Amino acid sequence: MSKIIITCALTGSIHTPSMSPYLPVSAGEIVEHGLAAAEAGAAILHLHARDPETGRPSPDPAHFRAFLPRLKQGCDAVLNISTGGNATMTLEQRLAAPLEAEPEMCSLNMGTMNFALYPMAERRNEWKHDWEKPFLEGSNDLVFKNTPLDIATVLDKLGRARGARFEFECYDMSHLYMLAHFAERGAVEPPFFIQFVFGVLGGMGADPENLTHMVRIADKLFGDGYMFSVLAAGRQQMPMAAQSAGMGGHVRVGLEDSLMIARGELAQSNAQQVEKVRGIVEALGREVATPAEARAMLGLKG
Ligand code: KMH
Ligand code: ZN
Repeated sequence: MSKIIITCALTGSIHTPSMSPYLPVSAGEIVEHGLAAAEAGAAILHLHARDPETGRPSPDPAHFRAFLPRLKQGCDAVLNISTGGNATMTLEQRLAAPLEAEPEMCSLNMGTMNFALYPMAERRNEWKHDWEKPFLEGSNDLVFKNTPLDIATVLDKLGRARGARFEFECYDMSHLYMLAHFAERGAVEPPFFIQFVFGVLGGMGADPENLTHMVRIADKLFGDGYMFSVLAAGRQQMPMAAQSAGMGGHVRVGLEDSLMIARGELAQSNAQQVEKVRGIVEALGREVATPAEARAMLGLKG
């Protein structure tokens, strides 16, 4: 079996600094977390930026510029810039930084969907008869817009024109058919790196049977022309990563997807999650891919 690529998503745009003191927010923190995650075995760093003043997600290229060169200089990991940003940003805002940075890899979200975090289990009682409350707090009742034209735009501007390759974020079966459509039209070339996303309220749930079914359908649609990776938001992060590694897939961890390292225990760094998943991967008898090996497997421009 081929080696396993560990992606680490350092900060994302969903969790807030009030949820964990360990979430990296400033450029310095993002660099520190990224270098440590790469040292621990992450071949890909999935990147969002934040406004250091407020801690809020930011599409401003200046906020990316503050950490990208330092990460590039400090490690060999593949720098993968989000084109998802967050659901409150326009596509134009989401594309500003990747268009400027011209990274070898970007995320690409394969469909429009509802996007919310599951209400926290600890507060279920409080919210039991107050159905609206968890969706009124913060930005937790969003439509994440990724129409076919949006997807075509990202493929054209970042893929065709700038040579980026993609982490195809698929939250649902329908997203595989969207990718197959663009593949059929020749807008994207294999091998496809498909990130199956579980545990977002609006996408598929973190159920092992959903993963086996996604793989079955992806096998039919893409044959040998794809690799899959798994990310699960929240507490299913490690169990679903373990299932992926056992099935021949790749894994994604990081504080973007879960703030925890174990039940009731905050992760103190991104590297801590990388070390944990690396231990799982190696216990299953699989080896971890280096950045150079990941670049070769994914056909990146380097
Ligand atoms: N936040 C994850 C559920 C993106 O940045 O393009 C998916 C994600 C999207 O990482
Ligand atoms: Zn992301």
